[in-house]
Amino acid sequence: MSLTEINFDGIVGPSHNYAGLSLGNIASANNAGDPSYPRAAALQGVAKMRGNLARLGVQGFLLPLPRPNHGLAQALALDGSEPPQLRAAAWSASSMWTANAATVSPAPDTADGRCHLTPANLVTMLHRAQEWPDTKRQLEIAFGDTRHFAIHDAVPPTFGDEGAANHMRLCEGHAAPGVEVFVYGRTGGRFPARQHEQASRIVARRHGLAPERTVFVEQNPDAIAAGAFHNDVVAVANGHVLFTHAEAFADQQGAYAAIRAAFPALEVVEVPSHAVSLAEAIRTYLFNAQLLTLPSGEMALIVPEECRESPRVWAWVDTMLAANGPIRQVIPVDVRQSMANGGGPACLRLRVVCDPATIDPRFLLDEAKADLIESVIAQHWPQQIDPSDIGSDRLAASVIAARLALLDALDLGQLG
Ligand code: SUG
Repeated sequence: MSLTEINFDGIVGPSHNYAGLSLGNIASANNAGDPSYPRAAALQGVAKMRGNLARLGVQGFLLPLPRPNHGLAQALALDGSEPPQLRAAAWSASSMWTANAATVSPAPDTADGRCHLTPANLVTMLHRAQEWPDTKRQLEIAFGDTRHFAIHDAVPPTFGDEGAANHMRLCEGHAAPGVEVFVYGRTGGRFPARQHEQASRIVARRHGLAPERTVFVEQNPDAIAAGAFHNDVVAVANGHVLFTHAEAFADQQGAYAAIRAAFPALEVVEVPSHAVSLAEAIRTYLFNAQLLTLPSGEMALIVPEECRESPRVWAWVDTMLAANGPIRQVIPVDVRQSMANGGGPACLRLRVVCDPATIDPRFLLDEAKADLIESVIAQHWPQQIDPSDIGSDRLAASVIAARLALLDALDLGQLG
């Protein structure tokens, strides 16, 4: 049994569009109504996966969910007279952000020694709340071996659960027992707090986590108000390192102390507000990065290109690298189409620590499969979607056919 961390990226679906559906997500609001480029978006995602496959030797993926969702369209009684945002909900390609697909507790952390996954209910946003039953169906195939995995139902409403985006794990090595940190928000600000404390606690209990290795921390309400709708917009953890903005948590020092009490080896890499303001962190998504342990043992931070274009952020990166801290490389990637909807490199992946031999190999990437996925995208994904296209029968037929072509190519027709 060799446990390793596998990143499962969401392949960007053919209906990718900018509908301004996520209150509190500044990029989603700013780009509402712009034309989108699903083909370019999906190819950017595959290029990111290829880079990490080369770096890590392993990479997984999850497939787009069926859109338009006729069940939701029916439930909303869509007939063309509704507000466009309601219509767009049934078309959303938001399942690409697999950091919100589920919360994952690896086997070394759980009471029964299995890896536990709870799909996120995402109830705060209509377009996201439709995801979990289809996500669960897919997880049950990818992680179907019940000797190694336990897949739960989503947490019941009204407790909003956003999955791994509000969850971090600290450990000496991925295969060692970890300390799991759940970050929740409190309602009351100008934007919704999407992760409810009780949802976090329910997930921790279900997964059989040891209370002394589980920490609950409150998000800084000012960070939510500034646009950090998920904690992974202002903090990310890997191994023994927590990379965080100085204003991520309601009680920053208290959060460090609580984590350190459970995990004394904690190393915090904190970016002070005078170096990078909350607003700049949220604009560039410096923290929505993949913090990876490379085979050499060094850590690399995979950041959006937008970070390199920000003089302040890049100056801080230079200073950090010169200081010989635990993060030894910073690698920009172009995921601009996803970024324009508030999804950076970390949003696009779900981390699962497991033995690759225990999962369905159809969800694992290699170079040949990356070629195949790219060719299906190039052939079938719409090049451009204008907001006025959403709802049209022609576009519906083309996005349905595109997804089925991909499922077919990957021998995953059963998800159809
Ligand atoms: O839920 N955007 C997503 C972005 C998710 C980012 N994920 C993490 N931070 N882990 C969201 O707000 C925008 C869709 C639109 O407006 O069309 C959207 O759903």
